[in-house]
Amino acid sequence: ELSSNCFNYGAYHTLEAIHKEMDNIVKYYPRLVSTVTIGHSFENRSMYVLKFSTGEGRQRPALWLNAGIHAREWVSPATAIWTARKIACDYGKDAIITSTLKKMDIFVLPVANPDGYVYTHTHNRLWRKTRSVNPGSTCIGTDPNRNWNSSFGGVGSIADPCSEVYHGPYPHSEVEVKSVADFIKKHGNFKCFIDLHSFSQMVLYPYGYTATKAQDADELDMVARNTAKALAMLSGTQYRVGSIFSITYAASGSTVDWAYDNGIKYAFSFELRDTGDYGFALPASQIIPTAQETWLGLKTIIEHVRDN
Ligand code: ING
Ligand code: ZN
Repeated sequence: ELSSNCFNYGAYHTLEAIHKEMDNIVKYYPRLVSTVTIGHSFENRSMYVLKFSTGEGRQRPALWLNAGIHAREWVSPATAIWTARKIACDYGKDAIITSTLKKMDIFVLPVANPDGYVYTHTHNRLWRKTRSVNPGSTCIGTDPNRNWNSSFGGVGSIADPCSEVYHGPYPHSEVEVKSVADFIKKHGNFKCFIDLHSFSQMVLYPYGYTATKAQDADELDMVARNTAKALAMLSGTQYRVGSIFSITYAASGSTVDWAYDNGIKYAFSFELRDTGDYGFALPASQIIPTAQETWLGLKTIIEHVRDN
């Protein structure tokens, strides 16, 4: 394989190593993949995205794969970078991926919270939030999955900067969130947004801010069920399926609720392995098994989006 190199997909990596591997993927698949810097973090690190596209010019319908928005959920970036290489390798070989990329672009952001991710390597393995300074408080950071402009500040988010689910001072106050939101709004043709978290083994869809069913809940539920079924095919890993509010807890200002309320119907959030035995400290030996089974789930969503 042309793409063979030193990067070990079965290990956890620093931000720098992940960004280098993104460059490496581009180097081996330059006709399919390019990088886009959509902005910079609070501490000035790149918001570094891989773009998969076989077309020129106009804004094709597109799919966004988001990972690492919560710093400590290490299997999420690891799965995203594995998935990026898988897409590159499978183009021209796998029928679903090839036909999808004939009409759609795919964007992958492996580390959506780069400052937090670095902090989990250098200071505190269990850090969740961004690393922005809160004026008037000694506590650092905002929960980037409560900072979006969708029922901002509502149930399941907290106004205290010291809380792990602090929503921040105003919607999109976190430059990491604003970078993604602005890019997606400006692009204007995203059909699907998938946000990877860990842990709990769930496929979730909107809403998190209300018990009221989303208008497309029946369709999203069917797609999510098929996704969980496909994922389980590889080695029997069981995922639960439902709306965020109904199977986890109330959460306002979340990424996928914002995506859904901004016209991106296919908005899903995964909670990857495991169900709590290791939790955030999932052993590296489970990265590739997690990524491989997740890929079967992702392909189910991608195929549905392609055809709808
Ligand atoms: N869980 C998510 C959290 O932000 C979630 C659950 C997912 C809420 C999608 C809203 C939307 O609390 C983890 N593990 O972060
Ligand atoms: Zn999370």
